[in-house]
Amino acid sequence: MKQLLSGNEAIALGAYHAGVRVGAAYPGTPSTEIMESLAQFSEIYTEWSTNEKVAMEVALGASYAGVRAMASMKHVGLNVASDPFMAAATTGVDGGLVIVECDDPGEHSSQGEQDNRHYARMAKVPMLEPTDSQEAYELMDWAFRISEEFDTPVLVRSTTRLSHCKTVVNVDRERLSELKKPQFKASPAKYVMVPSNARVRRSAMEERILKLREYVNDFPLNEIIMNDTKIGIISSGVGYQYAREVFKDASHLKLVTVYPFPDRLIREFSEKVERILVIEELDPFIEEEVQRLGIPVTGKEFIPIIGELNPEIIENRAIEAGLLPEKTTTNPHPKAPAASLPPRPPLLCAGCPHMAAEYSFRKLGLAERDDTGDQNEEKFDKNRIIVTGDIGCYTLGVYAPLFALDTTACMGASIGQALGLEKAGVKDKIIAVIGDSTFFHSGITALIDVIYNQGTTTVIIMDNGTTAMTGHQGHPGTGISATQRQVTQVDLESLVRGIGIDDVSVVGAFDLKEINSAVKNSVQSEKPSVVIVRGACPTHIRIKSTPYQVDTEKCTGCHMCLRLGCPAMRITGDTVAIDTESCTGCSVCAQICPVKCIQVVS
Ligand SMILES: Cc1ncc(C[n+]2csc(CCOP(=O)(O)OP(=O)(O)O)c2C)c(N)n1
Repeated sequence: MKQLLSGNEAIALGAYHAGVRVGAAYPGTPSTEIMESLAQFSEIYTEWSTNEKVAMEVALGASYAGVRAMASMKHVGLNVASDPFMAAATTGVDGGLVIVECDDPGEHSSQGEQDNRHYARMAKVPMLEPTDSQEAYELMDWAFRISEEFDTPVLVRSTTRLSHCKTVVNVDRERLSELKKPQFKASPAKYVMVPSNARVRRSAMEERILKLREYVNDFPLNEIIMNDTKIGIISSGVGYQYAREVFKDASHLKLVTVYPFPDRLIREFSEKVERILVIEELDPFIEEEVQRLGIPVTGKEFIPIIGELNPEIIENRAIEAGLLPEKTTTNPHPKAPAASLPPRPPLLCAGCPHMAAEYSFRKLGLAERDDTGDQNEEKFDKNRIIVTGDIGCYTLGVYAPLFALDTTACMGASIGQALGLEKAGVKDKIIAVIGDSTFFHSGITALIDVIYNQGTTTVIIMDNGTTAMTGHQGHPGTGISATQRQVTQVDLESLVRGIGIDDVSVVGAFDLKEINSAVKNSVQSEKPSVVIVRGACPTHIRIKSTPYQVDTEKCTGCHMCLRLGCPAMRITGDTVAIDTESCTGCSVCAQICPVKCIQVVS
């Protein structure tokens, strides 16, 4: 049967047909749809875990029970999960354990760009990389089998383009009829990593990678395609698709086993061609492996090391490097339409519950900014506040006109950074801003640190009742599972009080006065305090009250309301207009207006 599937959907279906029994994930672009698709199969246990580390541990535990298990996450999620991942590499598995991680070259939706192929080398575990949805589907079966045969977790790598593009998949399997029964076989030497056991396992890891090195040389999905022998191109992932498109006449080696490296296969290919090129996104990972074999190779001298590739980039660079003749026809690769559009910064949505709170920071004394958002040194304010930020929709408050954040590093970092600034002796008041999903993910441990180490930080938890940025997945505070069932809901307020924060207030996200006074009190308090700003995300739960409009007779054109950055508002002539279609009626602009000229549409 043929199906049109995205890479992520194909990965989920491939895992399902391969007999996966437990799937755990934390959302993150470009990986999110893997779990969303897997959760459609009711005979599998699936979960949104609190974070990627927990997802990895859940999958590892299930594997120890002898069943096939997988964890999926975005590239930076593997940083969070790296501790249990390295442990899994050491203990090995029982049931097949596959970790699907999705890199994001070009940082379409990520706080950083990194090439996770290095994790495979560091952990000495195999990594497979599909070149389209068909291969993504097929590789999942291979991945589970390799995991069981070699007693190792297997990494499957995808990238944004592969995860999100749809290609035709010939679905030629059904779910395995015979699944392994869950049964934990006690083996402390394998599963209890005290140093004496870990040392033994360390040797097992080396033996394992040697066997895998041999194995990958005959892996059937690695493929040599012989054409003209002047140039031979080695590529993997979407890089392979681009390479085939741009170098139509060349010979190609498609590498699906990106780690360990099939040395015999590479030698065989290099002997058949005059010159080897490597086309790969991000780091010269394959290129360095080829170099290690003593084979002359060209790669990153002409292919960019930063960002996402596309056929146009490769073709232009190849022409510049003299690897392809000058174009005689017009470029066949269509330009992205976005290139001709004026740039628009990402914005908070109309009616976003983060807007009023982020607006309130300015009143509390955010440093004066210049046009770029940097501090204006001439207007240095002694009584300012510093806002350490986190990752979620509220991060968009960093842009004009809100300029609401001073830092954003990685998920959960806001609270620890606030404590660090305080303990470094900074005299300014410090606010940490974090979303509800991110607080559960990795903010809670830092808040415990604040309590334990007697910090005085003000923490604002932006509780919009969902993981909005990645598409409204459930998290412990929502009580909605990956399969959309009602499950136990962790009460945020009790949790925060439970770890010892006495000064907790809950305020409505659209009540500016209430927010101002709660945040002000918290900032002035000498104790650690938490303000939960609660209001539903309007793109999650459709909220539409009567919209607002501007009374143009009364409007003085002061543009105070525009400081919110609400996309429903725009300047028209001397006044401001509100798009009643997108206005949700949240009323925050009306609360700001000094002449009260914004009123409900009559
Ligand atoms: C380590 C890591 N995992 C996952 C992500 C993807 N991601 C970005 S923000 C976010 C959570 C956003 O939820 P929340 O904190 O509730 O804020 P909201 O977007 O709802 O405002 C996630 C999962 C990431 N950037 N980094």
